[in-house]
Amino acid sequence: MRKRDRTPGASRDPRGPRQYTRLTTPLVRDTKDGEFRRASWEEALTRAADGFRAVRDTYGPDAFGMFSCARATNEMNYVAQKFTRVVMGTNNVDSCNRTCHAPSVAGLTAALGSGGGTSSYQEVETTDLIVMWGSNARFAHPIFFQHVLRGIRNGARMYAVDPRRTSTAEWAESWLGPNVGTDIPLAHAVGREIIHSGLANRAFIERATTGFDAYAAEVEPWTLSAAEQVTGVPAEAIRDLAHAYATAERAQLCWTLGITEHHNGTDNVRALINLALLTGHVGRHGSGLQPLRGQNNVQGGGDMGAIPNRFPGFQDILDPATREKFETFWDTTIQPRYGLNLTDMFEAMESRELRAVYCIGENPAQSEADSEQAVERLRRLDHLVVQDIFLTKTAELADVVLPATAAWCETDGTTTNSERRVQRVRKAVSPPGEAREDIDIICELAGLLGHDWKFTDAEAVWDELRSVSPDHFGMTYERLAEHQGIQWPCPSTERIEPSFLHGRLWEREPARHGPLAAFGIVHHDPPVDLTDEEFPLRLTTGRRLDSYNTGVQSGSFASPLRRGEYVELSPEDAARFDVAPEEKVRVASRRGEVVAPVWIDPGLRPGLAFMTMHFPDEVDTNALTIEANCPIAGTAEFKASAIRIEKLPVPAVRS
Ligand SMILES: Nc1nc2c(c(=O)[nH]1)N[C@H]1C(S)=C(S)[C@@H](COP(=O)(O)OP(=O)(O)OC[C@H]3O[C@@H](n4cnc5c(=O)[nH]c(N)nc54)[C@H](O)[C@@H]3O)O[C@H]1N2
Ligand SMILES: Nc1nc2c(c(=O)[nH]1)N[C@H]1C(S)=C(S)[C@@H](COP(=O)(O)OP(=O)(O)OC[C@H]3O[C@@H](n4cnc5c(=O)[nH]c(N)nc54)[C@H](O)[C@@H]3O)O[C@H]1N2
Ligand SMILES: [Mo]
Repeated sequence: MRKRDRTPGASRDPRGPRQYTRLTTPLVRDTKDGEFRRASWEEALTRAADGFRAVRDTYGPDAFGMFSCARATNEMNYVAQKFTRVVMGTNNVDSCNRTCHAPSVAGLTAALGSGGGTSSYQEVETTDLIVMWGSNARFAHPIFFQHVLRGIRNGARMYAVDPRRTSTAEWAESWLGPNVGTDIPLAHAVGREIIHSGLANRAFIERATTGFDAYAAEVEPWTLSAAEQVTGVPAEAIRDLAHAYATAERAQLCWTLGITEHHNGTDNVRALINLALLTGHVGRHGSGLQPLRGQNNVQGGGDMGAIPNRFPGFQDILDPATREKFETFWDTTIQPRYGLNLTDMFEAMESRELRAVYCIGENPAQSEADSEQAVERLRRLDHLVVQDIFLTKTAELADVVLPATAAWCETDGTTTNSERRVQRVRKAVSPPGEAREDIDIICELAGLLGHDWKFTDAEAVWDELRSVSPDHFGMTYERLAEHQGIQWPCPSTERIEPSFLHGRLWEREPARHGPLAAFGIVHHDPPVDLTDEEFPLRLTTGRRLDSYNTGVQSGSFASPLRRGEYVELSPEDAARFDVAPEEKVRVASRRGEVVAPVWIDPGLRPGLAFMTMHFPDEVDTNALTIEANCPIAGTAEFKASAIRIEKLPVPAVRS
């Protein structure tokens, strides 16, 4: 069952994207505008620690912020958040989870009491219906997609909901192509149709949920035809999805950034969760909700407390008993308020409330929306320390650069995937040059700032984490190896829990076992950056199979598949603007402009354009995107900007 993969440029000559080489020595800069010079570890660490101390002592703990690495291990993330809370005394710690699935965590927590995806990968193979909503898993989650394909082979039906007819949609029985930013009307129309057809699971709703009546009133105006008008999806296709989802014995609703990267991402997530509550497709084997996480350990980073509102084990900072437990355990005082998230931290750089950042394995100079503004803000910092495996654009702005090991092959530890499975990673090769392990570097800095932590190895960190996180208590390294990974929650060293969450909702009296599931009352709210005569095209941004995020890690290998950036247009728009394939055009938004060659994609509808974020050194797509963000989760609206394209002047021919 092979399908066509739309890899733009796959027949072109290779163009060389920027190549990154591994960092092998620490670098320091003597003046803000000066050049980097190589430094000894001792000098670089002293400079890094002195800068943090000076900012903390002059402006207070909250002038410091930590960006933690979603590619590094759980152990590293545990140590990074401990450094932030114990050494620097603030809860300002976050990671790239903010730019992708923070709305999923917020929405799932509000509705169900836990931010984790509810099912396991294996359940996708035995379910009856798979809905991929705003997710191009064929490109972005190829391992998960193998499970999807097995599910299809076993007889599952698949629906895809994406404005673009993606490579994922090519495998679906039905593709629904809504206008960007219209998922709430679409989901509400599905919900209304289920209710009006008598297909809602009344027994489940009554026993296990709250808020149904308000929900039914909220979706009532969204008739199939009202939704068709706003979303552009034919009424019949919406009806078909509603009936397929409600009548399936078991169903998996999977979503990713097409849902979350909006200024109302958390509301979008709630709209999808509502459908599972309406039909009882959660809390049972084979039925569940799966936000597919983007980075190898972005789930684990949050679980380890590298987020501003949770201690390790997703325990709430605001709960006094929990705070006391950690204060006693770490012998410290924890501020009784949430820290700044990544988005807040960038705003606090603008106002100079944030003065020092320790950035470990993140490249926000290129990954933040409205990148020019992000770079300006990073430049305002008194002290920026970047710890990475490559000299990124963010590292180029730093005062001190610390060369780290690559978590996935040069260190020991664990990572946690989207199905909450904690797995071991093992050191297989030695790091280049003088590069050192992330954990060791953080502990050295803690030592210079007066905190002598005696972690002999990654397992010692893990055992400390286990002792404070009930969800992880039962996962010793020995058991993790024995079971080839274990899903959380795992509170006992004797048992393995079921592969899915929220089984309580199917008990006779769910409220005795935990919170009831809450319908979310959310309204349609179109994208902030409106299209008009001046900016007539809707730009959505995302990924291709052959490259990774800001291109730092995928830029260094030669691949005939990876051709650089394009602005992808529908055949109709290419004709309307009189541009040809490969022609370089100017792409402008209300924030900035770039020049990129054209690629024509028949999977795009007129009015919709697509670019990736993979080649910012050649084409800085985030110069175009809008920084409008979700007030609950802080995630930016990467998926909806307004642009125009302009033909470039033809160069004068020299005689
Ligand atoms: N090859 C590769 N794999 C990756 C990555 C990579 O860079 N390259 N990055 C990783 C990371 S960090 C993440 S978070 C994941 C992301 O994984 P995905 O979320 O699957 O990837 P995206 O391409 O960003 O967005 C998914 C889809 O959302 C659609 N979309 C846009 N706007 C809307 C909308 O309004 N509604 C709906 N329903 N859909 C919309 C887009 O057309 C796109 O096809 O991928 C991970 N995996
Ligand atoms: N336009 C647009 N922009 C987007 C998105 C979009 O869809 N559209 N998506 C957003 C999303 S979902 C995400 S997750 C972000 C990603 O944004 P970032 O996380 O800022 O980007 P990456 O390129 O993944 O950067 C990862 C860095 O980690 C380093 N690294 C890797 N392993 C290790 C390690 O073990 N230790 C250390 N110390 N460093 C390591 C790499 O060298 C690299 O510099 O981008 C966001 N930006
Ligand atoms: Mo992501």
